[in-house]
Amino acid sequence: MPVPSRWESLRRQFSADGYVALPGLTSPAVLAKLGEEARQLEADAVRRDFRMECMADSPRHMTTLGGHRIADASPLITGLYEDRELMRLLSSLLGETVVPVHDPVERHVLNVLHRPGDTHGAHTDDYPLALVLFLEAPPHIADGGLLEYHPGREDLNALDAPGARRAHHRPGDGYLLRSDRTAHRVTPLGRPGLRRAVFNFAYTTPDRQGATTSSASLLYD
Ligand SMILES: O=C(O)CCC(=O)C(=O)O
Ligand SMILES: [Fe+2]
Repeated sequence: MPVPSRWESLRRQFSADGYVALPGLTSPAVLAKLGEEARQLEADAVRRDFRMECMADSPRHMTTLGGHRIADASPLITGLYEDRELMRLLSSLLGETVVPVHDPVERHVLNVLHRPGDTHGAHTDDYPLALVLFLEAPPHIADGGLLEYHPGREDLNALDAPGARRAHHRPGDGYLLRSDRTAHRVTPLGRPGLRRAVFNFAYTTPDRQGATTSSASLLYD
């Protein structure tokens, strides 16, 4: 966790770019616990291979587990998701009060890319904030599994336009994304033997509950 004086510059960066990297967000001890939890949850996760019609037919090749299933199996994850200190920090980064998402499916999900070509294609999210925690990630930029996003652009074409950015993350890292207003995707894994596993915690503001698209039910039900 950054020291408090760092939060103001992170807030400014987040407000400008809709993205802020949070390297080393989880300590090695917490990462080990989360990794163990994720491995157990993955046994119940579901393989998905389809194109998401409501997101310009972008591909989904990944294994996922929805929040409702995670809540049944993992008090650790639900406890972390509801942590008040965490929400206080997110509120200071957003500059608005941040609250949990009511929808049990979308509030915290597990996404695993584990086959060559696996990708989480272009989209925007239903809720304003995505806090993504990395459990596993390909070691090299050339291996794929990068977050790709375009600051300030919601249209999915923007991911192929000048100004799109790519970010590499390591296990234990996190990032915060203004995910409803920032087109984003995860680039395909480049070769066999690679894995990328994340928890995505979605948060919202008090005036915004309820999904705006069918994308979460297609990917996590
Ligand atoms: O895995 C990532 O970095 C992005 C996840 C994401 O965009 C999502 O779950 O909506
Ligand atoms: Fe997303």
